[in-house]
Amino acid sequence: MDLDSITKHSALHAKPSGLILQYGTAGFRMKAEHLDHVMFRMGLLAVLRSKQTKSTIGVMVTASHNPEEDNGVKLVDPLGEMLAPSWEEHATCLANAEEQNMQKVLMNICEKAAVDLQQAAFIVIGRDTRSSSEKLAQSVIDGITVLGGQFHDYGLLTTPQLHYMVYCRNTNGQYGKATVEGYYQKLSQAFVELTKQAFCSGDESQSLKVDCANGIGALQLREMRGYFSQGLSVQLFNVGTEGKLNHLCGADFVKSHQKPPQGMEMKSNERCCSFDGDADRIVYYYRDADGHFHLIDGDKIATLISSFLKELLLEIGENLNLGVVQTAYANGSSTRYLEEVMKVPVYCTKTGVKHLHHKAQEFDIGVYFEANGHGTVLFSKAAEMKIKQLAKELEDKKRKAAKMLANIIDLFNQVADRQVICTTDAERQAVTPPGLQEAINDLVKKYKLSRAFVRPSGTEDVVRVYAEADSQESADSLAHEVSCAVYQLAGGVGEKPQPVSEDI
Ligand code: 16G
Ligand code: MG
Repeated sequence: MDLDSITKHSALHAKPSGLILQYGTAGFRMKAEHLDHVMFRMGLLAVLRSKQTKSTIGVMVTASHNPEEDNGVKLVDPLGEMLAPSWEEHATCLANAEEQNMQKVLMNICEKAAVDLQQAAFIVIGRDTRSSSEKLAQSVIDGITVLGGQFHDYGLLTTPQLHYMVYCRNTNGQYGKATVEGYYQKLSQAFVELTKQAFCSGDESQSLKVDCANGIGALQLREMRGYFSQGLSVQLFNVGTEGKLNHLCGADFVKSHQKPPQGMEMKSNERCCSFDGDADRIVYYYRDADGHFHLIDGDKIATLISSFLKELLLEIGENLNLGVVQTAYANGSSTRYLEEVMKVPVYCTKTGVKHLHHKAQEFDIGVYFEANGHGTVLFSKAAEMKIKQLAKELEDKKRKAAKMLANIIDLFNQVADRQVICTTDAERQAVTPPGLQEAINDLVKKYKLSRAFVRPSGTEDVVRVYAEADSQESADSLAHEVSCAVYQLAGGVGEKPQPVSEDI
């Protein structure tokens, strides 16, 4: 490690003094103008992680659903999963080191993590469409090259695509080809096969309107739709030529305002969906014949997928265990429906894909979704092998079900794994400040079918307040009262309160 060269280059990406950041739920995120030093340093860190794991590591430059002015960065571990927690700590230390301590902090990480500096390093980089992203990605590259790492810059990518590239490269292409074409081919082939198997004759030609949040999803989907042209006709909206990224559109807007995005005209019974800024979230929606808006958020997606999978499992007669993982944000009636009607075990984890993902790996088939639309289905290696075997062996109807499951496995872009308010019980209970949880409990008792909780955001400097109750009015009023309690006892911002939906 050429320490002098690191010091020299680091000075070109100097840290604003006094700025303290934390590697949060999904990496570092803040106003783009403050992130140059973080990018350079994450380039350095990615090289160390690559040397230590002897694998390709990914770096994604995006601030997802945040406003255009923000940006962020996260590292992707060898099997396409989120960075290991011990390395999140190294990332935080390195991002906050003062210039004069850079050498010491880097040496410290190498020692603690037993990094073999002789080992080669390879990094892949992707970025979203924010105007700041290109330059910030260049700072990541500066960090990589000063430590002698090799890299491939994919340029514009969605977050799921970058995860896919990392996984492909570390499994010698067995999962798929590490190119955007490889990604489109793998997913579209599974999709086209699955729709052929699932549709009855007469409804083969489906159409979908997609709100791309004025982000990267527009560019990639425009290319991808050519690959599944027979099965689906896709119309793109909010493609970034006029509107601002994530502004009045995108999955987060639709979910939190429970209304269609701007710039998309919806007729009755048309299928519509929205991505977020880096296209790793999706929510669906439609208007019924009376013009009422219906949202199919992550909770409902999880329920629909689970029932579909359960049917197929019954069909093939295999006793593979299926579990669903949610967060505290899951609407109470979706949890009840899954547990009581579908008899599927449901688990609750902290907010953030990494927590859900980890829990979902405990099942043969783990379905996980956040209400906001992040999620996927994970199949254990054993389950995947069993299903692919059955797809060859079984007869007729059973075989068809096994083949459908096999296509579902390929369709889900799955990857392997591994403050003032403090919370416990998957963030459903506040431990500090004293008295807050008691106050929330008392408020919740006043409303029917109600729940409420508060948690510190992992992506912004705010406290989030969640409330649900039997009607919108009650949910609004409960949210207001809980917010007042938070202001009195801790000092927050809220999200739109959710009525308990009856039609799940
Ligand atoms: C990040 C997380 C998302 C979570 C959100 C919560 C990933 C890829 N993204 O966007 O899962 O729902 O943070 O944000 O894990 P908050 O902590 O600000 O409420
Ligand atoms: Mg996102």
